[in-house]
Amino acid sequence: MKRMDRHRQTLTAAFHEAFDNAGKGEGGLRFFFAPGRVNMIGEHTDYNGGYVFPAALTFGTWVVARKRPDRKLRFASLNFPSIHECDLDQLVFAEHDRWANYPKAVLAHLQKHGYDSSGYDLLYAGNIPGSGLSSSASIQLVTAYGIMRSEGREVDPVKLALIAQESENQFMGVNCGIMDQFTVAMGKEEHAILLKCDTLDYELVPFRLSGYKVLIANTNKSRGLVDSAYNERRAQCEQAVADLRASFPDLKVLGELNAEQLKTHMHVIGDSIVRKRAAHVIEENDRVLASVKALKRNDLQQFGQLMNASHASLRDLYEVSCHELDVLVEEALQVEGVLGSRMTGAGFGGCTVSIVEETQVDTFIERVGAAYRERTDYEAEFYVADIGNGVHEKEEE
Ligand code: NG1
Ligand code: MG
Repeated sequence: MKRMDRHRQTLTAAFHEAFDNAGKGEGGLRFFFAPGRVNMIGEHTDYNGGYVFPAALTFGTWVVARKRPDRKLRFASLNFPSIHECDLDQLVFAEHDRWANYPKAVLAHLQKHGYDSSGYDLLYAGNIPGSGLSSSASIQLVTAYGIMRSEGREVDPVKLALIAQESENQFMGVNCGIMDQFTVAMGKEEHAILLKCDTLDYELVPFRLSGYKVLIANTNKSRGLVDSAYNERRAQCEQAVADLRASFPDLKVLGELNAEQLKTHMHVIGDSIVRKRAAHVIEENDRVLASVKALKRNDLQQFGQLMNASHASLRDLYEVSCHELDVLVEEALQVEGVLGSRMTGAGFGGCTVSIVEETQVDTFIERVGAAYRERTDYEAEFYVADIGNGVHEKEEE
């Protein structure tokens, strides 16, 4: 018998404790993993059919799955106390144990797409810190992939990403783009993904920064009204498209325009706030392409400058930053050896991402942490991010 690695041993024991109350072996258990993600640049462009440049993390969500002979589902988690039960034919959503609604929603959508399954016992364990690194997409993809594989089905990860996005939109009421789910499904170690969000054309771009680290800083501020502000931004972008049809009758999404075109036709947008939103989206889109070019010629300075410009635009034009995110970015840029820093994700809290010289990581954490404590009511947390793979089955190591 192969020796189980420590992590599998812990998960196996937890599985049996949750569901069987007895220490059995690994028989019948399958292990799956889906990462969280960090977006390097290209924020609030995905639902505008634009470009994004995210990467999968090595942090993520595990699920241990065991098929049942009936149509019952049981959900347990090392991150939340209670066990949740329901029936596959009656996927009831609960106010308490909200996390279990994510796998339930994705199962409902698998059914809707004709992928029915048997019942399962599912144990989750996640280590994605804080909010803004796509723990929700991670839970959804690990569930969808784990169930499909356990059912012996062929799996197209992009299709699962689309199903997960649909489930987030319909069940969670967040009208989100495809960036998170696509990255969690398709990420590749040491690569970031240049993704065009309307066509889903993508390119895996090597992301090895010699001498530099990707550092994530968590504001630890809960994201408050992020969902309603998100839907409001989406509506403003749709308004911009509607107005711009006066000049571009066939326009479908803002991502089809470049900055030059917008500048010339900006006046057809009636509302000044809507004009600012459109300017952000279109300029951010151009910045994504410029940053990938910079990366390919190993111009990390330029890459960092574009990250900084992205943050300024999210703060001033799209207005989705907040004091805490701004403080983290401002303080980051005071530290020597920091090439760029910006908020990542929807905003209003969550995390920043910075490119930091390797030798300066400790100084960064110390100085930015102290300044953040001084200038806000929160304590920041820091993580050096490694870029990992998209959703997969964890075979024995
Ligand atoms: P976060 O805040 O990381 O969940 C959200 C959207 C993305 C994208 C970004 C902004 C969800 C699930 N995801 O990301 O699709 O639009 O904001 O770039 O809401
Ligand atoms: Mg989310």
